[in-house]
Amino acid sequence: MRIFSGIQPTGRKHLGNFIGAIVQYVEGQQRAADAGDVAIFCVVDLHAMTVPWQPAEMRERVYDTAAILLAAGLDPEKCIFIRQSDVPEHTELTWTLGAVTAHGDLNRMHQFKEKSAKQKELVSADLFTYPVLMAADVLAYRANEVPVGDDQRQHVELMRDVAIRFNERFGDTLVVPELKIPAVGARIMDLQDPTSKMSTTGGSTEGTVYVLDDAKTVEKKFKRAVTDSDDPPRIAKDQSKPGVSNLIDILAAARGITPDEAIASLADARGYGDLKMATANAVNEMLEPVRTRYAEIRQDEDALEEIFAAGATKARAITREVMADVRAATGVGPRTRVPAS
Ligand code: AQP
Repeated sequence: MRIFSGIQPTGRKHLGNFIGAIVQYVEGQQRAADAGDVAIFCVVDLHAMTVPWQPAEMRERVYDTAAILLAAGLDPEKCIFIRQSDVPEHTELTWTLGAVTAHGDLNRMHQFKEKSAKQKELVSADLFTYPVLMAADVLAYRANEVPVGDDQRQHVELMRDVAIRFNERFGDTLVVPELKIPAVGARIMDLQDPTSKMSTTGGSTEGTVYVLDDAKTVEKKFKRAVTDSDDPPRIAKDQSKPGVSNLIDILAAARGITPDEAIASLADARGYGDLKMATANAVNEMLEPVRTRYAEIRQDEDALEEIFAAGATKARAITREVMADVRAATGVGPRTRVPAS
């Protein structure tokens, strides 16, 4: 059971990233180790180059994101923790996989459509081929499982198609990975617009809870969360109640219980105010230790670089072998099978 997932170093990480992805990472590193395998987690700086970025800030954001992941519980002794650009096989495999990726399939990607519409100056070729790099990230490790939020479903389906097409064309070389989305919290919604997902680039600051927001700010954002005008208020999950349903999911995910249990815990609530406070408290309890550890870890950039260097060495022990198999299968490179140096 090998696990791979990546996270972008763009902006500040929010509650959707935390519940949809980071909580799954921490659980996954243990599960992979228990199964005698390994989980690989990657800060995907190359993916961050698909939309405009500030070179002077890129490295800072990578350190920020790395520190959040380590503070949340990723342990570089237990998993392989890397920065994407440190492992060149990701980009080499991207080129090879591009040969078995249909242009038409890339054209259908929701994320490309949404993000390209927002670009004012240049829609880069990298934004278009983003899903191929994401496929290479995972396939370079022969990972079995990809823990992500629901918004990444289409990209994981594409990477499965790409792996299948590669194997059909060149022989059984790559592993076809499975999507893993959390049972609760696969799509955390914006608190001010609960019909849109909480996001780094889309939503409002008011409706987005950041992992590093202080406890008071978190409380304020939940207190102002949009609910509905049902009279009497009804704490229930229902398509017609996106705001309340979102709060129930967040409460459940933060406490590690089911939505039904979260609803039952509020049987005596007097209204949505109690739901909002219970959710804010649960989120603060979940994030408080992360914020404290973050402050310590983020200070030591040399230590973060050492962690990345050690991770890259472990990662390349896997990816060089996979890439050597890919080169041999596709007839590229020297006659004798040699792992890349
Ligand atoms: N709202 C969400 N609910 C659950 N999971 C989510 N993820 C993102 N938003 C939600 C999951 O977080 C992981 C990392 O996502 P990313 O690397 O794309 O990071 P990001 O760009 O900061 O996240 P956003 O908010 O998704 O960015 P934009 O604004 O670009 O759309 C992924 O596993 C993702 O599924």
